[in-house]
Amino acid sequence: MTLIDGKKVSDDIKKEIAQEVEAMVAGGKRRPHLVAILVGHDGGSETYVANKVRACEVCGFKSTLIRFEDDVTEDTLLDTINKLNNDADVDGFIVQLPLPRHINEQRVIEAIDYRKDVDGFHPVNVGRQSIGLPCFHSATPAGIVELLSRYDVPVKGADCVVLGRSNIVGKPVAALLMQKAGGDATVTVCHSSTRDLASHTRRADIIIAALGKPGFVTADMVKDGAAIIDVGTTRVPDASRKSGFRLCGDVDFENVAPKCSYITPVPGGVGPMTIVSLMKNTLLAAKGTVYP
Ligand code: L34
Repeated sequence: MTLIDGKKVSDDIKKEIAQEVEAMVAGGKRRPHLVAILVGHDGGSETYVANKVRACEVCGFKSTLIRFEDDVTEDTLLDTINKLNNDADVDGFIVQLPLPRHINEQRVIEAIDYRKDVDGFHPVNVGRQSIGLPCFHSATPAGIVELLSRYDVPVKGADCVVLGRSNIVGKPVAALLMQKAGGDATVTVCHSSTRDLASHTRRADIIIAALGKPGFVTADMVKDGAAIIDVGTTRVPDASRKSGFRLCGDVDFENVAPKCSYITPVPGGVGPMTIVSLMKNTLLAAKGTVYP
């Protein structure tokens, strides 16, 4: 069994990006600039955005964090997005999800200029990704494909089962993996209405678990020698930890790992790759590679 080290791969890629940025700066260009909008104080979002800001420092990017309280109005948020769309100093920006319930998430996403949508959540980028055109690829799916490729996990023609059909992971990762350039796999997407879900996972060469249910994938659901990508990061209360919680993946790691060819841990697997994919998109935005 090979443990896929997302932390190490992401650190390697950040170093590659930092070198490229220093060469850009030496050539007279300004540093790539990423802006993150964070609404409220959700513990997970706070951590993820802090990790993004830190990654910007490591990559040599400029970053700006814009914070709003939970009661921010949708209009204020849309005004801010409009300003960022028109700010030539900003290469790309993200609005960290989830947003409070009084805000229409889709309206917010669609307000972002797709040429600055380094999350790849705008329907233009989602659509272009789904038909294999140049675009900003959504970060978690791109990170997963990169991990599979760097570890030489056989993907071409593999039976790949995606658990979960969210807009930010399940749907886009399925779209990528089924494409020739994204992996060339045979992809099945399972969700809450899937009949006999285990019959699908038991045939899978690769399982991508992205449902947000701690420990959902158990050993009896996994074929010997399968590769497992665990996207879940649920905070489960744990009084023995100083933080009061521990991070749980969607996979019962302890019992599943011995059966696998490859498996990603939580933390240290997909999470850091999500962040580094955002850095890659921001660099592409600054260079004008995707939308010249
Ligand atoms: N707009 N909203 C927007 N873009 C995104 O790309 C995200 N996502 C998801 C939630 N909302 C978003 C993230 O940033 C999930 N996500 C994310 C990012 C980073 C990590 C996990 C999820 C991460 O760094 N995980 C670490 C552990 C962090 C911890 O200690 O809690 C890991 O090693 O898995």
